Amino acid sequence: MEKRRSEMRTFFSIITLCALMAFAAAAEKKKIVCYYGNWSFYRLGDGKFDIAHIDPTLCTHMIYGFIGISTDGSIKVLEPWLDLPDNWGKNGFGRFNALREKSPSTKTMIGIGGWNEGSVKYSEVVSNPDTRAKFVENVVVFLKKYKFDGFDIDWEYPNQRGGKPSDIENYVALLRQLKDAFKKDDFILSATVTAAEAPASISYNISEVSKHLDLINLMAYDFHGAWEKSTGLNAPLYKSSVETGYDAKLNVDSCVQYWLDQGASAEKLILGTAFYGRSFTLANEEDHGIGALAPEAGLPGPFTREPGLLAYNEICVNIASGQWTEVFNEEQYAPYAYSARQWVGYDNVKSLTEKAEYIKRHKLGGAMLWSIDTDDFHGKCGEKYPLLKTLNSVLRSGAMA
Ligand SMILES: *[C@@H]1O[C@H](CO)[C@@H](O)[C@H](O)[C@H]1NC(C)=O
Ligand SMILES: CC(=O)N[C@H]1CO[C@H](CO)[C@@H](O)[C@@H]1O
Repeated sequence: MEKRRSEMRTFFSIITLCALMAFAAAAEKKKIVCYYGNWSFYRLGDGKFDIAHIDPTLCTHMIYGFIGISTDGSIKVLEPWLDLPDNWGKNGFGRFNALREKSPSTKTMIGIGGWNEGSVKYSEVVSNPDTRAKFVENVVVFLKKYKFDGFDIDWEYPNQRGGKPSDIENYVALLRQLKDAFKKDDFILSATVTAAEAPASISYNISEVSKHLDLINLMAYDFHGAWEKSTGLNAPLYKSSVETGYDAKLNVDSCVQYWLDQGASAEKLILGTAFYGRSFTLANEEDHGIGALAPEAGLPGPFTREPGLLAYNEICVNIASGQWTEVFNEEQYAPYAYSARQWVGYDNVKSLTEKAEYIKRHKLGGAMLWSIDTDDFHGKCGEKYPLLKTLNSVLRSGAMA
């Protein structure tokens, strides 16, 4: 009898322990914000990506990019044939949002802006209180009409590229008004922002911006690329010991520290990661380290067809073929690879594992990824979605099956 009672006690303390562990794990769960670029639909061959390829269980939030703005404060659907259901359209918005049926806790959002939209129209709309208010109203109507859970503003960037100094304050006013207008329906408000100190300090009053946003997606990548004349890593976690001055700030850690120092709240910061690399053509094939002379962009990949850029699903096939040599730089904690005069700096499972651990150590809100359509979604180099699954396994390890 005594023995039985002590067994029961052990049994119940194990149950309690399990419950506590489950609770701690749930509290640890981080956000994974998956950005999807509509233009991936036009890639060739195995690069062609359709909404049906998305596994929504791997994302807590998914953002559809992009819609545009007009100077009168209205919203522009940029690709009606692809986005809308009318006139035999592909119903992109509808199919994207329907992914929630497979993963009911996943939130879907619409992104406005992006690089190609520029900055001038945004600057104009927010400068005038009337067009700004009208824009806010239009956003709410849009979210309801197409049934999104939230809105991401990807204005690249306030007070840059044709914007003006008053953008900094007007941007805060816009976010405040959007957040206010979203309360009734509990819509999520996020912004995708330039991360490095020099451009961020031109565009944002960080402590004010942080008050109104639910999520701040830090574009912590594009630190080096073919706009420079020597090789450098796209999104290194840390600086290298040979970097000095501003170069030493072009890394993930410096950007995160800057945003935290400026008053961004850690749990709102979503660390953006790149599912692509930046590529170069070397001057000399024997000289292939970091900082090697590279006068030209790397050759375009078969899917993305853009000089100076390679998608992860292009890079991993190159490496698997044995024709490229991969090197992991331990100091900056990122890989690069080269073949003859071609060179690319990118992220892989090892570097993303460490970025995800960094997110946990610094108690950030989670990870964003640009973009879901350039992961190895067909599993050409192993299992499907290796990069996205890496983020999930570190950041959502407490997820209950
Ligand atoms: C940000 O805005 C607040 C409130 O308007 C102001 O007090 C502060 O000086 C601004 N900070 C910067 C860095 O401009
Ligand atoms: C298919 C496609 O490319 N659609 C749109 C996606 O969003 C961009 C804006 O960044 C538009 O220019 C495209 O037309």
